[in-house]
Amino acid sequence: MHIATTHRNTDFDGLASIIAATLLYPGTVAVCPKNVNPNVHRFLSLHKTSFDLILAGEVKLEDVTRLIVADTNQWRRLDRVDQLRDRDDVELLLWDHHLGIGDLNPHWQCVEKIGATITLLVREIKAQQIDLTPLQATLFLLGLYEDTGQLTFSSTTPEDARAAAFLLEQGADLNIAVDFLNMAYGEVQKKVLFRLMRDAEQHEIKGKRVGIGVVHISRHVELAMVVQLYAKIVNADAVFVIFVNEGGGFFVIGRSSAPEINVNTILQRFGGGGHPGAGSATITDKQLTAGVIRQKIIAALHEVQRGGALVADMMSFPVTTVPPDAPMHEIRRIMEEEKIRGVVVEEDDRLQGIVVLWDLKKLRLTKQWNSPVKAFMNRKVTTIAPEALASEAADLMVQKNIGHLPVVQGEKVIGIVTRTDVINYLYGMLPS
Ligand SMILES: [Mn+2]
Repeated sequence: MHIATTHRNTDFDGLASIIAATLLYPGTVAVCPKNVNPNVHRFLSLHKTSFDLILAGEVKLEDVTRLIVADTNQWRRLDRVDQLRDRDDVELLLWDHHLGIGDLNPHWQCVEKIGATITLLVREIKAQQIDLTPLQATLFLLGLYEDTGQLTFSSTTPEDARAAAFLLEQGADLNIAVDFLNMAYGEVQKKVLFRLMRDAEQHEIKGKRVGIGVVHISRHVELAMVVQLYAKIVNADAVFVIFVNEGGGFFVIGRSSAPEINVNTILQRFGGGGHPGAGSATITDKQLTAGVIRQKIIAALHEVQRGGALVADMMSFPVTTVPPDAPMHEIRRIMEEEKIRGVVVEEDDRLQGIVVLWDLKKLRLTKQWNSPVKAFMNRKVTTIAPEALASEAADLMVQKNIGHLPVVQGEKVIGIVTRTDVINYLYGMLPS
């Protein structure tokens, strides 16, 4: 048995992609997770029988020999079929547009940075000249439009727009698509928006305006659009809203229009994910409270910025180090020979201090050149971790006016960031 499935809390892109997979791989059965998002739920309540779909619970896992996964690269986001994880007789294929780290390890994959997963499958459908029914074309267009915000999100590529054109040629019905995408705001959504306007906090974090709200809800309705609307109204760079379910648990929705704030990275900390600009997390941990989640998001916002490059990418290594009792004349020789302005002092793989060219000027007497470096080194050394962002290293060096920033893992120095590294990084980052 060959099956195609997608992530829980299925959106139109996921649903469209598994239906498209059944066209590309004849004989494949589309398996829909039990939990789908409210829009898809509404769509399926009408169209269920028009598509060949079965629920994850109906699959005889022992009969499965091929698993096609669409729109996620993580086992834990799959419904029930994650039990196939350790079966090495199952061929695993992946279609996805999430570039984050996944644990699926497929035998074959088509993963590209593109607006929607369905665009990738539509490309193949087009290439194989497979004709679509208007119904299929409409569903595919829904997936494409939902993930690209009707081709307006910055993640949209020319190929997404071409796929949309193809789907319209194939008879996709815009009236139906619009009906399912632009749901009228119901009473619950209006209430949520009102509460956000009244209660949500506005934070200024690293120069960005971030709205953070906590809203109690009694039933699950489509909330992403309310969060998006709220972000627009208050003109925030990013918003995170923690929805507290009456029955327990939390649902967090994040949106960001600032490249520095990566929603995906932040919500991964809660077992969720998505894209840099949009994501969600379902939190079932009973130990957590909305206040704690709020604090964690704020902490993550302070730490995580999508500067791209990490300190580990920019640092110089190996680092020239000396023991604490190395004489100062030795330091002078090293600096001259290696053309460096700073030398790290280490003992037993532990950072003890740093001595820079400037410190050599403190030596007045000739005999002082025989004194150990520990007499002249700076013991209060500002350090940084290799996983910190390159931009943080640059900020720190400017702020503290230092030219050497040892990169420390545990207590061991594994590299050093100098002004030269910072300049290279800053200019390398400029668009060409
Ligand atoms: Mn998608």
